[in-house]
Amino acid sequence: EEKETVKSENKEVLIQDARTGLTVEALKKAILNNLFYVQGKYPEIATRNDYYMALSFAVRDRLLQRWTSSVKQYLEGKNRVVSYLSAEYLLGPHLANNLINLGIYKEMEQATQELGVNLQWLIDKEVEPGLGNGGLGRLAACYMDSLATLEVPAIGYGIRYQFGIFEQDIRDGWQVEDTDNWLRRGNPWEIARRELNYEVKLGGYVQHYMDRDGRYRSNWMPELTVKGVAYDTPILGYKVNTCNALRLWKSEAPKSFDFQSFNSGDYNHAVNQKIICENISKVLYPNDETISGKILRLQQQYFFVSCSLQDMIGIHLRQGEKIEDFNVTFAVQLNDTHPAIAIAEMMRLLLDEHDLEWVDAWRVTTRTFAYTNHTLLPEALETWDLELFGSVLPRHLELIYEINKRFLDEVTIKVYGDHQKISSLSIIGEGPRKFIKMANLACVGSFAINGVAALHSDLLKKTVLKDWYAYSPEKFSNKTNGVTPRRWMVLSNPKLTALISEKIGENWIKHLDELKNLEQYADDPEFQKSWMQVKLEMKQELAKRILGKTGVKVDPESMFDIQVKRIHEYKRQHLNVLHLITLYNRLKQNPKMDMVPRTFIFAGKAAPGYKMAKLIIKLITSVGDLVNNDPDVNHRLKVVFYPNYNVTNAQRIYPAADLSEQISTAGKEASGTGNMKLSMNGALTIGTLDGANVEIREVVGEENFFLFGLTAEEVTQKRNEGYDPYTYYKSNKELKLAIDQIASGYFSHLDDKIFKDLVNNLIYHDPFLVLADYESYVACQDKVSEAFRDKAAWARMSILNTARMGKFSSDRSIREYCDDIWKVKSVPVHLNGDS
Ligand code: GPK
Repeated sequence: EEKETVKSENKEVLIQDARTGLTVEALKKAILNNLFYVQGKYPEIATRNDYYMALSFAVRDRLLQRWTSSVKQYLEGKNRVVSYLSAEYLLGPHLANNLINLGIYKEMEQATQELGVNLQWLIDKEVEPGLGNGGLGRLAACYMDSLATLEVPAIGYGIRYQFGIFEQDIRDGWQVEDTDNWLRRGNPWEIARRELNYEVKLGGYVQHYMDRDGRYRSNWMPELTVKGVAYDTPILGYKVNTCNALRLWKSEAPKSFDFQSFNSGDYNHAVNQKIICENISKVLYPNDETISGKILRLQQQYFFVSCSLQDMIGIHLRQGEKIEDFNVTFAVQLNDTHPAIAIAEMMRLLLDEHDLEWVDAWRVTTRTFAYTNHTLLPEALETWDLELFGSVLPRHLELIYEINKRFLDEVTIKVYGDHQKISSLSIIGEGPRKFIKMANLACVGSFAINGVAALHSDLLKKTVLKDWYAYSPEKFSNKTNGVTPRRWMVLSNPKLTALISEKIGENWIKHLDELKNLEQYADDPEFQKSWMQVKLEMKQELAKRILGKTGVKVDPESMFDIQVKRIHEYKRQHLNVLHLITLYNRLKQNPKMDMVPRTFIFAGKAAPGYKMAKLIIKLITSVGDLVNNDPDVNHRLKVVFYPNYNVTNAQRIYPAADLSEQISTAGKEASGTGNMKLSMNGALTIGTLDGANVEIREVVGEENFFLFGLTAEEVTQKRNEGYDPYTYYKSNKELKLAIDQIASGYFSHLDDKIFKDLVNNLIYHDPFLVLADYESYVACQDKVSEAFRDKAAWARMSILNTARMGKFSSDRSIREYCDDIWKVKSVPVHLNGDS
């Protein structure tokens, strides 16, 4: 009954102006209307959340008009659709972003003002959907924005986690985690599509039999069946009518199941099974770039992939197309290996459910998928214990064996006798226990493989995917990451946006290359003054928030030295701390010294099980406690750990940055995207030749970038020579002092045990060459400080950074994916009812 549609005499739905109008009057009406009819409140008794909801529904109505128009256009046109599969979407708050993309921010500001409420106050009420860990999830969100802005038909598929990334609190200097109950007050941005649901099997075994036509068949008898229900969030492009869907799956118990168990009288069993089903989409795994190998995580991956592929096949077949032409309708991008099980699931659906022969199914599959790799850390490449895998996905294990067998037969012929190569290309890893290599499954089943920055793509070919590159070089390409200027400039930095637009118009928001027109003002003293005034105001705002959140008073005139990102040893927050301690010691030893005042700002979450990362947070807060309370230094040095780094907080931090810390060990950061956001907002970068830093330096000019450290090649060489951190520790006085202080408990009330693991790791192992880069880093930081003294020169460099960042718009990235990989074109959307 749910699938029935309403047939109406009136084909054209009457669209009320109060639901779609963009004028101040229409918006006011809409807000009051929603307050009354949706929230059941009148203005005098409405709460802040009531207003937030009413406003959001008013905005959503306007999105839905564009959404239905987009769907209509897509279905009529038979256009190839991009399907982005990602286990994470780190969207950030919707309301303000949608106001900007609708082009009604000013109008809404006035409408709310006339109703006696403050727009920013309502915007700040939104709890952001933190359905991702860090860079990878945020990239997916930027790409959804750019796909819609470029008017590309696209669907984003993922998981509707009931609990997103944990909330971070700092207690006694340590990270403590709290659950992220983001749906608590309701989510006005999603639409539950109860009628859109699919069954997903899990566990059990496979029966084999011959059917009446003599065809060999498989019948998967699952232990459990779960149901995935679609929840859609409209994603509107910037000042276009294109509104794409982000379709997230929620897991539930299927009706049939309730029936069976409840009727058989085993109530407890039935309730337990229901809980097991609902658990699948319950919580986001908080590990970033680490594998945990947990059954539930594999179930999550398979769950959302299966729902998504069933959904796509449904869409394809409903258009009257043949299953063999699936790849004409959809181009499916795998965001890392998390959805790579899609390769096997596609084969299962084509073979077992749609009766294709193997070669035909494999042809369709390998013309459908493309795979993006996001990491060079070998320990981050996903594998599954084969037995565990088989216990969850018995049919897929068979299929993977068959895929592997056919593939290795082909390999054996090509690489004759090279066993090393054969085993490296095999999807199945041998050892004390066999395991499934998801990157290999992704590579064998995809027609395109890409890295996320030039250096990363190059290193992929030389390291983790070397044998794949040798085997199929034609599959490889680079797609340097980008970020959306709508959220990361227009929304987060409205003052800078206004200043830029005053000079060069507003075109840059959609064509970021036009920022280069700012270059002509880089030496203009008036413009420099306005530019630095905006920066100062943003620093003042952040200073207020810092005081409120941490109790630390910081000087907005000091240099804001900012490192915000997940805490990871390869990102080397501890290298930053060593510099900080060095400055502290210099000041203590020479209190009269003329030093450029700095505020060190850190933010970022540590994976709850990652001991060393949590210890690094404790180190930062411990050094901060001492420095911030020492009157000898605290008017020139301050240390802040800004808690609970997320999209909302990132938007407030980037505009206030003078210096952007991008100091990962060369060859370890695939791209980085915070580096782009900071530079766009006028921060200068101190960084290694790693990830996209290389390309940022290329475009902004080496004279506007503070470079230090070993290159990726030198890092490898150093390791091969037998790197000994202890010699660096012994031979550099300032370094030794800093490390000895940490070890002796100088920053921890004389507790000499607490940082022991960290210190020993650094002086005896130092896998990320912190000590090797220390001297070069500190020397470079000295240059940064000198440069900061010359305000005009700094302003010039800052302006040039922003002016030259055009390349790093996610619009550019998405255009490259569209042209080179997906082969899709823009499809402009006309509003329904417009004639
Ligand atoms: C890479 F492998 C992973 C991962 O599991 N999570 C994640 O956020 C990041 N990433 C890289 O570390 C960044 O360098 C990169 O910019 C980002 O993915 C997007 O490509």
